[in-house]
Amino acid sequence: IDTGLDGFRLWPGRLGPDCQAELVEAVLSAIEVAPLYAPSTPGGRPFSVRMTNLGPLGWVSDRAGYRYQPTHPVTGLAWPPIPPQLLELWHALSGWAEPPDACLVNLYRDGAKMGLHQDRDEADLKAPVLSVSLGDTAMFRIGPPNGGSTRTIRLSSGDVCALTGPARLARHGIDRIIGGSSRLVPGGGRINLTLRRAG
Ligand code: MD3
Ligand code: FE
Repeated sequence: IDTGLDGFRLWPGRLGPDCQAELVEAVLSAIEVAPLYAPSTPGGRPFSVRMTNLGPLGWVSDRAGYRYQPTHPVTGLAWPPIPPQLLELWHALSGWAEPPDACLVNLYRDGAKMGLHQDRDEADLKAPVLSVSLGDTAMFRIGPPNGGSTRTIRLSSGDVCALTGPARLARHGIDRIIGGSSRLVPGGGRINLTLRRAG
């Protein structure tokens, strides 16, 4: 659907129930190797979102700043691979020939949110970002890069969105999660998977 924001495309319900369940299974098994952890901002404030990554590079944040690195900050091990379904989804929807080299996994349990920010830690800011929502519905906010009015869009389980062109540097965040709106994620909450070209 056309969201009214140039370069922001949303495919509501792009993933069916079986595909969603398969992806949650894949994430849960990856988490056994690369556990979810609580990152903190460079200023030392903890994120309410729990994170891990899949793929050659993973996004991390700590006292030293924001960056992509090949290993888990707690275990020191390489991140697990990006599941093939996600690579196929990228090739079907992103319009970008090179595969993603990073998949950030965000887990929102009750009360977790993410403040308005821009994604600009990637080497090539022209490469798109593809985001997959699983589990509870999120109230997602997005607006232009340099301030101005934002709009709120609900992201439900199975929705996929692509951020390309002018939307790539949009300011965006998650205001809140509607707890109990899905039963997909064991223990409740929302998982967001974000595919990127980081390196
Ligand atoms: C708009 N994640 O990981 S996904 C992030 O739901 C992030 O966990 C949110 O923002 C989440 O950085 C939002 C939708 C999304 C992802 C990347 C974007 C929107 C974006 C990059 C540029 C503009
Ligand atoms: Fe972001």
